Amino acid sequence: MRTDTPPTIYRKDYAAPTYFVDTVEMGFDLEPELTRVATRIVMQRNPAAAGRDIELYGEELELVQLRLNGKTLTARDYRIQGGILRIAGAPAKVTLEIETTTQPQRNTSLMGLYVSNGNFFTQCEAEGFRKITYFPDRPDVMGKYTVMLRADKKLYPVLLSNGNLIEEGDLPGGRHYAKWEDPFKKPSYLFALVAGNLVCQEEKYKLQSGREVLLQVWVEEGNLDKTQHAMDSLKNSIRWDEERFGLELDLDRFMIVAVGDFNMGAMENKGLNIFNTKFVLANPRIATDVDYANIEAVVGHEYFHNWTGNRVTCRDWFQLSLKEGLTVFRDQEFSADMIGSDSGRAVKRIDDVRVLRQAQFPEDAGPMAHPVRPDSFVEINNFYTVTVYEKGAEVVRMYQTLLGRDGFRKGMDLYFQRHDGQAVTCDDFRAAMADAGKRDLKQFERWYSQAGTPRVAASVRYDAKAKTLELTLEQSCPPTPGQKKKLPFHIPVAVGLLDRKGRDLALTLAGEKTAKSAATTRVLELTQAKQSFTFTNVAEKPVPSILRGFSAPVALEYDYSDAELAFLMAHDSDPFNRWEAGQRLATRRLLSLTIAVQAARQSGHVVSVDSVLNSLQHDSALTDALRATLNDASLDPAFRELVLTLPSETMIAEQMEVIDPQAIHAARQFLRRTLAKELSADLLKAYRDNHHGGAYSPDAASSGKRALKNVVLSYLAELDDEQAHTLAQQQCDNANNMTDRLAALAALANSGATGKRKALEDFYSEFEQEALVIDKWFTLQATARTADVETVRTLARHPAFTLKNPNRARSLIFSFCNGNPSAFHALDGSGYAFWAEQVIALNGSNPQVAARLARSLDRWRKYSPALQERMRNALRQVADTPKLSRDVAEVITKSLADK
Ligand code: B3K
Ligand code: ZN
Repeated sequence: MRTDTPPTIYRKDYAAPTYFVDTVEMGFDLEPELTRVATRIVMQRNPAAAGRDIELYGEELELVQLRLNGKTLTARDYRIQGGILRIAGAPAKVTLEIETTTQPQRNTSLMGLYVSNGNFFTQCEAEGFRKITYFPDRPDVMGKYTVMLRADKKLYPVLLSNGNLIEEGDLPGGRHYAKWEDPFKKPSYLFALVAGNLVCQEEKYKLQSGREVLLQVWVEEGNLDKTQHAMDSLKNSIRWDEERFGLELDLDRFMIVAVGDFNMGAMENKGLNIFNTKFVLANPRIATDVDYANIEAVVGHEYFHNWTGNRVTCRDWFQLSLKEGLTVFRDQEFSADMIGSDSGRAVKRIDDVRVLRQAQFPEDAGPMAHPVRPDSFVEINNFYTVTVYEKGAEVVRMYQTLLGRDGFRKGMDLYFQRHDGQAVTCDDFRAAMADAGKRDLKQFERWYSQAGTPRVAASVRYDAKAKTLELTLEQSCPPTPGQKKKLPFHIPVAVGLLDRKGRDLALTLAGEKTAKSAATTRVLELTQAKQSFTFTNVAEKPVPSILRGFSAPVALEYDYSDAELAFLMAHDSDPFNRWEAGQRLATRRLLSLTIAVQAARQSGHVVSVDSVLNSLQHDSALTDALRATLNDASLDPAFRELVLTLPSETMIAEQMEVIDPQAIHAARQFLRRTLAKELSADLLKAYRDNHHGGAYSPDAASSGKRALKNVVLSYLAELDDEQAHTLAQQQCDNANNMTDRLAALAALANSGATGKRKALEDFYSEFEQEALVIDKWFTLQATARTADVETVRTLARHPAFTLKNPNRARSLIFSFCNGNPSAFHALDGSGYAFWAEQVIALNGSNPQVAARLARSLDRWRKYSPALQERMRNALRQVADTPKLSRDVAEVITKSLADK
């Protein structure tokens, strides 16, 4: 293990900045090899700060000159240590002039100023600005920026930065300049510049107030036919924030720029959002329905940050969820409102909960578990997590559940009234909600400070004589690193009761007047470790529907019988729980099949695992329920698709004491095949009913039909017979959109069809020029059922593969390590050896992306001793690598730490 362990930063050590910034003027002379940056900062001492030194952060910079109030400082006047430049004894009012140089072309970390396909881009959140100049690079230091960009006019005809363009013109030597001014104070992490050969789609847009704004989507020349959906999504976002939250765009100009090399999805820089191409570019030929939906969500997300993040920002990075949890909640609501219908909203809700359970629940149960507002970190980039984002969004959603939609809006209004222009904390947000709603939300704070997924165990007691139903809820939360004991959470539990016919009962709680009883869903507030609620006037023993709409991010335990689950699947008026019942039923079946596979393996049978499974007693509850859903034309196709999709292998793994990836895989495949056989006639009919050749539209209704049709196709492909091959081949040949094309190609790739190789080759040559489609091509093969480590190693040698581009790295390496568990966890450890090689390679070029991949092994303790041993070796191999980045070191150290 390396010895120079990087320091841990603690939330409790927060200290206010010693100096505040008023104005920042910057001049850039952009050259890929060496860019010169001149910065003038006007600062004032913070009278309340304990320390007096000026503190400026800087990384990988060449300091050319430093002047304080006109006087050049020499090395004796300041000291640089651990990335901080300190100047002691400076006066209260200071003008600093700093000249630095950086090397954008060599910057492979994609943080700070870098070059992608010949153009300049920046990424400053969280701490990238310090790679551009020395600066008090922390979110609670906000200043007004003026930025002058100078560059070669031919190579970089477009020069963009935050705010408004106030001047442009030519310079000698074929160069030109543009001067930008951002009218709003901002923290340095929201700074951005773009310079390059780009073109834009632009539109004037009228706000509700009547003011006109200019909207632009900037892309490389060949991509102008792929910007319309992003533009539409931007306009919808602007309108939605006006309508739902009364928030108006505060700038005259709003720009989105797409870049092919980007570490994450997108970035909300003030007025100049920079996006991964994946979340901008779309047309029916290259983008799937899921891409269309993601683009809408991410465009919305970044736009909504303009208020939740930019106008009101974070005091320190521990408060990240203040802006991220809230903004994810806002983008989820936006997407739901764009679909409009109740069933559409439910589909969106189910999708979001699936992400939470698939990714966040495991994080909460592993060595990287942390509260929504972490107490410490080594590298902040490692804390842009599903906990901070998705669980954070659930926490915000619970305010809305507790206060109601209007109450939540009042809380938001108060939050902006109090904090516009400030850098604040999660406590400030909670206080605004509590004060506006006149509610005591003290205990609610534990959602921010305690990690781990709470369990809620429910039980009921029906008293036929008294006609009461007593519902008892008991909560607990497993220990997480650094937090052994947990205190009870404040949990909103939405509950309904179904009568024998499946109708909702009107609910009255003991002590209430019956008049109030119209509601059929009640939100119970569980605040103690154990609490009982008594419903009165319950004429017959009902079936409870608990945690409707997934009203809190908890794991609910209730001992449903198979019959009750099938009943809820058929009748629950709450679509979320209707879907949930099916998932519970399927999980139960999958777990017993997994155990059967393990038993068959252990008994050393010569017969195949399949024949053992086939001989198991048949259980038709699930098949019958799925058939009923599949054929129920009153249900949205999108909803039916969700019901038909079995819990993922990762989801099943989470339910097991010791994860057995191969047994899970065999069980799930067996169940899919069995269902395909039993339902083949119904599936074929559903395929035909939902297969339409008409013009492509990404709207929710059309994409829902495609989703259902394609999940049906994937089931039929399990049969691996001629009919399935023909169906897939025909769809592959005739598809007029990427959704159908890709689904058909996947069906072929997972089958024994003769046309499979050719289909993959044709696809490649057709889309060779479309990077985002080639990413899909890699992913499809990395996650194919037949793929193993060797397949992936071969693909990694393909001329189109490179680790340097994050999207490409994710498309092959991440997809394999995270999306193909049975192959990745090959018993010989070959998957882990491959993983270690890739983490080490990425560590050298892009630590942030490397650290993400490093997380693929963080749950190693959940596996069998033999696999654990191999994983530990791979982890140690990475740990022993010289020059390990802070990012990777933190993940590996925490993974290996004693429990
Ligand atoms: N705020 C950025 C994330 C920046 C991540 C830096 N490692 C994107 C977003 O959440 O909108
Ligand atoms: Zn965000």
